[in-house]
Amino acid sequence: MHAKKWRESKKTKMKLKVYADRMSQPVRAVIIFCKLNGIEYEEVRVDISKLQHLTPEYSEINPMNQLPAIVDGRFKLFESHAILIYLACSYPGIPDHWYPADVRKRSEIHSVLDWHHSNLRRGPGIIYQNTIPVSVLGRRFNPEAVAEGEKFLSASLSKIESFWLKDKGQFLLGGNKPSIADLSLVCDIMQLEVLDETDRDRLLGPYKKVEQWIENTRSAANPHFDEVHKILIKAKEKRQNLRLKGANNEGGGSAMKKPWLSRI
Ligand SMILES: N[C@@H](CCC(=O)N[C@@H](CS)C(=O)NCC(=O)O)C(=O)O
Repeated sequence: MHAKKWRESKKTKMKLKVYADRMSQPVRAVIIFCKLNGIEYEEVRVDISKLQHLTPEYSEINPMNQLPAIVDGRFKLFESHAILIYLACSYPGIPDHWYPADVRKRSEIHSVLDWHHSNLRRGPGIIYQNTIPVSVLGRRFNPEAVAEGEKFLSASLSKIESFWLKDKGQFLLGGNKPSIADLSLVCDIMQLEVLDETDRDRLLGPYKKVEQWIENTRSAANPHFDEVHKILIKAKEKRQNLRLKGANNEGGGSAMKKPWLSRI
């Protein structure tokens, strides 16, 4: 449909809703994508730390009780990769590089995205969840789990560096413009920003091409990339305070009493 006609028809419908907690990596990818591409949306906050994603109301939106999810008119969708593909295909004027029309390029993007979920996705999440001394998610520091997460992370970063980034392109599929795969994977790695700088550098420092690719994606997606990731700076400060409190208050505060463990 012609872009102008499409926009007019959209005005009469309800605005796209994105159910979001910006602490979530896949949520950030979806929000940045919308902002970069001028997709109008309403951000509906679902606070994972308050377990709002487990309410019956949210189950109606996403029966899997995870974030992100979207509602576009009567259409509901969960899973960030599926959401990014839906937005890239159904909103007008999205530059081709995000999700190219060429079927082979598209398939290569799917290949990265599928790989993402069973590989890279495990590292930063496990490290994030298990390095909080007294966590709002009901977890505490778990060195074995962190070591396991670091193993997953290094294995994934090393594959990214030696396979997708081995040539001169700035992004995973070569070329000088990012795709939804770059955005999705980089948002995941960004979760490491909540760690102390020495830990973050120890984990990412050996992968120079990965570091450059993160920077390329960040520049291509700025100013929205930095704005949406601001929450991680706050989270880092909060974690430092929690660590201090936890050290002074071994045994845990009220957050420790939550039996339910959430996953970011
Ligand atoms: N494969 C899903 C992963 C979604 C996911 O793991 N979301 C996390 C936040 S990053 C979540 O909702 N965690 C809450 C829980 O699992 O209880 C996607 O890409 O959308």
